[in-house]
Parts: sequence; C-alpha cells; structure tokens
Amino acid sequence: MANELFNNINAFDQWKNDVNNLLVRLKIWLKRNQFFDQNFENQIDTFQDFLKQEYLTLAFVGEFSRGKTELINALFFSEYGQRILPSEAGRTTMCPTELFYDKKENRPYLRLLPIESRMKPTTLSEYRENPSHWREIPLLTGSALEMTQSLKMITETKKVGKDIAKKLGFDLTLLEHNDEKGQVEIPVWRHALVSFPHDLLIKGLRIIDTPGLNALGSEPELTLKVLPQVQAILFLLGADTGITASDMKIWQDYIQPLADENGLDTFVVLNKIDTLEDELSETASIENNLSKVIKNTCSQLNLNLNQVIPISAKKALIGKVRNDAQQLSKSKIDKLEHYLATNLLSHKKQLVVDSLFTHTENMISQAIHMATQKSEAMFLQRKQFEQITGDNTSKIEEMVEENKASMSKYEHQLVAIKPSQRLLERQSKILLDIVASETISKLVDQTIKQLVNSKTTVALFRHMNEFYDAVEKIISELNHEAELTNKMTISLYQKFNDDFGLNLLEPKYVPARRITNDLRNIIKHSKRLENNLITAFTEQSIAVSRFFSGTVTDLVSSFKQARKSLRIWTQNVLSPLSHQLKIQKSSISEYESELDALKQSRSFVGGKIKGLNRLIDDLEYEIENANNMKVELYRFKPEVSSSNVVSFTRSA
Ligand SMILES: Nc1nc2c(ncn2[C@@H]2O[C@H](COP(=O)(O)OP(=O)(O)OP(=O)(O)O)[C@@H](O)[C@H]2O)c(=O)[nH]1
Ligand SMILES: [Mg+2]
Repeated sequence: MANELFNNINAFDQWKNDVNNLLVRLKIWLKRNQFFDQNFENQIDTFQDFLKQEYLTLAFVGEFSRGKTELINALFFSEYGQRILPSEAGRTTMCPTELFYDKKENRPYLRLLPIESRMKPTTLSEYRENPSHWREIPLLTGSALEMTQSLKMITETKKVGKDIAKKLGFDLTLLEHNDEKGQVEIPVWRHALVSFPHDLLIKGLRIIDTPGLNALGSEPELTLKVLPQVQAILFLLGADTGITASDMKIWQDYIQPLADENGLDTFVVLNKIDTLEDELSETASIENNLSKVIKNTCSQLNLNLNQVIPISAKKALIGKVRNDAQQLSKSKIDKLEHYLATNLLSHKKQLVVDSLFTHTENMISQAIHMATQKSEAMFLQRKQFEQITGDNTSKIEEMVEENKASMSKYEHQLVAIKPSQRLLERQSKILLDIVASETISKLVDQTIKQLVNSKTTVALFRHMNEFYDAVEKIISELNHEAELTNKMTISLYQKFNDDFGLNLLEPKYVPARRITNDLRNIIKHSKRLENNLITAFTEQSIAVSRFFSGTVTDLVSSFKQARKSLRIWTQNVLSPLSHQLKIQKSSISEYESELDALKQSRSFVGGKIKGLNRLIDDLEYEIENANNMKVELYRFKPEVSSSNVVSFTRSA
C-alpha cells in the first residue's frame, strides 16, 4: 500500500497545490480588473492558510497490547528493516505519540512533554504552541538504530507515591502497583511529538499512536479536541483476547460516539489473527475459526461482517522486512491497506467541498457578475454614441440630460438605501455582541467561582449544568437574531435590485448553523466526559479544573471563530452592494466627462467608439478567463463514487 496510499496522498497534495494556484490566479485577475478589495483579500488569505495547514490524520486507538504500534511499524516503517516505534508485550507506548513532519521548522525532532504538566490547567494545545515546556531530543533519521534508541523514551515510566499519581489524574486501579513501598508506576511523559521526514508525512499525513492505559479517560483533550478532527480512527482488537470489558468500554464511550456524531471513518481491526493458527490445523479449519471470531466480534459490536478487518500486524511486519510473500499473504494486511488508501480521503470531502470549493466558486461568480455588469454599461454607452451622426447637437444634449437624470436618480437612491444599510450594520453588531469575548469570560469567571465553592459533587454537577444552559441560551439568542438578520438582508438585496435595476447574486446567510453546531458539539462531548472524569479522577479539584479548562478553552476559541466568521459575513454581504454602487457611479461620471469632450469635438465619437470596442473586447476576454477558472475549479472537484470514496485525481 505504501504505494497506493502514497499515490492518493500525493494526489491530495497536488490537488491542494492546484487549488492554491487557482486562488493566486483569481487574486491577479481581481487586481487587474480593479475589483480586488479587503473582502476578497480576507477570503483568499483564509483559504490559502487552510490549504497550507491541512493534515490527513490517522489515529490508532485501543486497549494496551492490541498491536497498535506494531501495526504502525508494519504499515509505514517496514523499510527500516526493524521496529522503529517501540512495541513489546505488556504496556509499551506510555503517552500519545504524534508522528508528522513539521514543515515550519523543517527538521526532524522528538519533543516530550513531562507528565507533571498535568498539574497546571494549561491545555495541551497551549503547550503545543510553546516548545520551551517540552524536552527536545534530536532524531538522527539516517540511522534506524539511533532512531529506535531515541524513540524508546516514549515508553519511559517512573515510580511515584499514590497521592502524586492521583494528583496527576491517574486512575489508580489501572496502574501497576509496587506494593512494597506503596508506589505506582506512571508514564514519564504526557505527550510526544515526532517530526519525521518520511515521504508520506512530508506530503501531509499525520499518525497518532495512543497508549492503552485509559489514555482517553485521563487526557480529555485527546477525546474532545484531537480525535474529532482526525480523518479516520483504527480501533484495534486482539484475536487472542477477544473483546474484553475494557475494549468494550473504549468502543462504547469514545469510538462509537465519534463515529455517530462526527461521522468519523472507523476501521475496526481484529489483530493477531496468527494466534488462531496451529501448526497441526488445516488451513480450512484455521479460516473457519477466524470466520467464527469475526462473526462474534461483529455481533458484540453490532457491526456488519465487512466492517471488521482481520490482520496480523506481526506477520505483516516480518513479511515486509524479510520480503516473505507467504507471511505477507497470511497477514491479510493488503485488504486493510487498500481500505485505508481509498477511504482515508473520503472524510475530507465535506470540509474541502463545503468550505473551500463552494466559497471559491462564489468568489469567481461574483467576479464574473461584476465584470458582466461593467461590460453591459459599456454596451449601452456604445449604443448611445453610435446614434450620433453628423451634427447631431440635440442628440448630445439629450444624452447629457439623460445622464444627469441618472446621476440624480442614483444619488437619490443612495440616500434612500442608507437606512437599510445602517440597519444591517447595526444588526451585525448585535450578532457580534452576543458572542463577545466579555460574555463568555464573565460566564466562565462566575462558574469557576461556583465550582471552587462547591462542597458536594451534586453541587458541582449543578453548576456545570447551569453553565451549559447559559451557553445554550446564547445559542438561542444568536439563532433568533440571525433569522431576523437574514430577513433584513433579503429585503435589502431586493430593494437594491429594484431601485438600481441591478441583479445582485443571492445574499449569503448568517453562518449561525455552523456556529451553533460547533458550540453544541463542545457541550455534548463535555457532558459525556463528565461522568467518566469524575470517577477517573479521584482528586476532584484537579479533575474539574482540567476538565473545565479544556471545555472552556474550546468554547472561548469557538466564540472567537464565531466573531471572525460573523465579521467576514458582514463584509461579504455588504461588499457586493458597495461594489455595484462604485461601478455604477464611476460609469455615470466617466460618461459625463466623455459627453463633455464630445461637445468640444465631434471627431471624438469615432475614437470613443473604438475605445469602447477595445474595452468591451478586453472585458469579454477577462470574463472568458474567469469562466475558465470556474471550469478548472470544477475539474478539481473531488469525485465521490457510490462507495463514498473520494478521488482527488483531476478529470480530463
Ligand atoms: N502474535 C502476534 N503478536 C502481535 C501482533 N501484533 C502485535 N503483536 C505483539 O503484541 C505485543 C504488543 O504490541 P504493541 O504494538 O506494543 O501493542 P500496543 O497496542 O501498541 O500496546 P500499548 O502501546 O501498550 O498500548 C508486542 O509484543 C507485539 O509484537 C500480531 O499480529 N500477532
Ligand atoms: Mg503501543
């Protein structure tokens, strides 16, 4: 697969480049035609940033020792001829490990965040922004041995007293005990970042390896923030153990909800199928046995037979390292590799098609619309000029009068439309006030005070619920005002079209649904985690403060995002109006000075018609150019096949 996956990821990378080039061309087009303004600049910049930062992320989740790390080694690192990431019997990967390539720093490294960082309410994403809190180890990627040696640090543990372990958020029942001194074993590191110049990682693939050890329960940010944003989750089970109670808990508490609510692609991988083999058994009976185990797994997880993929990661790794076709075929890894290669990109389609494709298409349509209108104004002028034959002074006077009338009508209408425009501006301010940073920080401060003063768990829950209710009230208010604003916008556009005899494109609606979904998702995840957290963290105050700081950080950043998208919306909705007005005004004034010149010299008519012809031709060429960009954009539209697989290869 490495090849199939590489080809697909490469196609996605190429696709991002193509769309980026198109955006650059659109920018140049808009500048050349003097339509480029702050609104276009903001939109294009946002999309270009988005394209640059896009990662395709694959997360490996499951109970300890199910073979997550072995599978990563087999899928991506077999060319090193040995296990690059440490995988051993028992608990091995001790902290969530992200493998990617840091394009900004453009160098390999291993960064480790000490477990003690859990004592502070600072979130993982905040730590991520600040490398000084991490221990950095150089990665010598040229030598497999040295790299393996450095990456061994991911498995480091240490012994601490139970009270410290509790304070760090560990569930003592899940830790290995050293009863002599009453100590327990905990991971040395909280999170590992591995920047690694591997072909696939350079092209934008990111892999997240998680430890068993209730990592999801004790690191809420992973569940709340990191996992919902990945493209696919591989949930690993072991054919040797079957589905244990803790496998089931991970499935029900974390994986299934993510698949249901976030539409995440989930691959259920039944690993270690080689353990079902027995030297004395016939192949047919081994296959029979495997079918039974798969059926069993499916019925326990309520899945269809084709949703569970059986493999042997160990045989796949050995087969690849030794170039042993028989082992490789027994590993059945090819089916998983094919699934991954073709499905990894499918979840991207929503993001890409919705946010990027539609908006770019809108921008191009708006550009074509403006250029067409300018061209129509030129046609009209040319028609007028063509009616002037010989010494037709009265015709010119008539034209001057008509133009004066147009100007005064224009000015009159401009005044008439101002109140609705101001109303819309006021309305947009009301929307922004609803999601103001002061609103959320006041609510947070008040809730934190209440939580700190809570004497009982019941009181604690009550205050958290009051907080959620308050956020829900903000959402309702926003939706109510958004509905009003949409009505106003429609009537403003209608009035504008009627009064100015123009044909504005459909107005964009306030992005209230997206904001609502974002906020409700955070609350939903947060509520679901609440119960797990309170039981997992025996040290309640730390549990609450960390849990709350994660949710609060998400909400605060969601509010910020909401303000940004509301501001962009306001610009988007008002800028076509000011554009149209500007075009109309400048064509009336230009026409006025041309008529003046015409009065001075009749010979001007011929030259003017020629000039207009040239301008009309130029505009026609530019409109064709913009139409071509639209056609090209459609060629970049990812194709979604009936099996929900997206192909980013360009159609001819
Ligand atoms: N027989 C057999 N053993 C396997 C297979 N895959 C992994 N193992 C072994 O199972 C043990 C655990 O594998 P890991 O990859 O460390 O498991 P993990 O899920 O990453 O476990 P943690 O890091 O502790 O969460 C190792 O000894 C592997 O060699 C397999 O397909 N068959
Ligand atoms: Mg592991």
